[in-house]
Amino acid sequence: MPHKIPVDLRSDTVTKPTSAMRQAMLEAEVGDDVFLEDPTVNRLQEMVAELLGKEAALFVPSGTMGNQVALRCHTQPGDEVICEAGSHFLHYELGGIAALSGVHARTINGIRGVITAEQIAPLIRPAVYYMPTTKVLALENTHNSAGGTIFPLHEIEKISGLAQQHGLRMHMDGARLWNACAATNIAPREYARAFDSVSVCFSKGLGAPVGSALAGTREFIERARRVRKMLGGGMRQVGILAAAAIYALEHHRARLAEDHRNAKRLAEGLASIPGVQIDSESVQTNIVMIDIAQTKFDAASAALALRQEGVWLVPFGAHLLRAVTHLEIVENDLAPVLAAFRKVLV
Ligand code: TLP
Repeated sequence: MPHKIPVDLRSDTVTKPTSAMRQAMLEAEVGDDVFLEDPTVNRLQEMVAELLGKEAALFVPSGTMGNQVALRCHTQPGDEVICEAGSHFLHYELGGIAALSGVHARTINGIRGVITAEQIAPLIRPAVYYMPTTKVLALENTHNSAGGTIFPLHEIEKISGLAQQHGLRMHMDGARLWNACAATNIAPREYARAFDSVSVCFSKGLGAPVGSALAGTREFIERARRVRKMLGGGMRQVGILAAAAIYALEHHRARLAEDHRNAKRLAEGLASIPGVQIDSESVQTNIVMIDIAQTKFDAASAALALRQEGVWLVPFGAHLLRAVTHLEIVENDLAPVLAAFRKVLV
């Protein structure tokens, strides 16, 4: 080797817009979205609301802004959010819930990212004046740091029953909800039903260059629009990006199944390499967590050595590497990846 073109498995965010997507962007009708006058943004927002079975939706620049705006709208300073310990908004959003909303989190160690109603129930605070108020239950589907695992619908429904009993809000970080839907054939609105707010991304598996959306009631989205503007997320002729998102929703959802097949093939190949361990039950969508604790490498030095062989991944813990399949990865890319792992690690 090294390969002429690196096999970039760092994230599904690395994809570049296809020429058909660029064409859709070129042809997008635009207007000033701060005046609510961008027809393409309006169309995208209606599409997302419809797909998620919510009254309204709001285009936001990133998944981070979707989560942070949602949690800000649901809470008052001093409130508490209950979530799984590996949640994206806790680890990769710069402490935003504390900085922007003045709230903190109580965490639960889930199994493959899944927490249960039984685990949540004892953490809900009683209405005592000197305690924080439990306000939000936040779930992630699919769960990134657990390896793209799917949150089972029956457990969401049980948790929703608990939320209703205690008057709690439910937020879903659905950055990769499309992957969960492609893997299970469950419609986005089915997964979304129990939630007061859902954030989804177009710039991960769906391959758009930028963009996410937040969905909820009309009243919630009105407030979210104000918070988005406060954070500097009011955008102008942004239909050019909304057009990419529309294109992605229409053309790139069905193909996610191919990413899932490639992730499975990759996981099976890696599992046969001495010293490499894969929790095959966690390989449910497009993410493979690769445990190399039994090799002489730590994750950072393995990532560096693999990069020299043309395979790009990210360390996700001291002895864990993450590989993500996406629309620029084809089955033929997998053999060179496995060869590089064998060369470096064995
Ligand atoms: N995840 C990125 C990195 O931040 C780790 C990635 O490469 O996977 N929710 C979830 C579940 C995410 O995985 C991400 C991004 C976000 C939110 C934030 O989205 P962006 O990057 O658009 O702010």
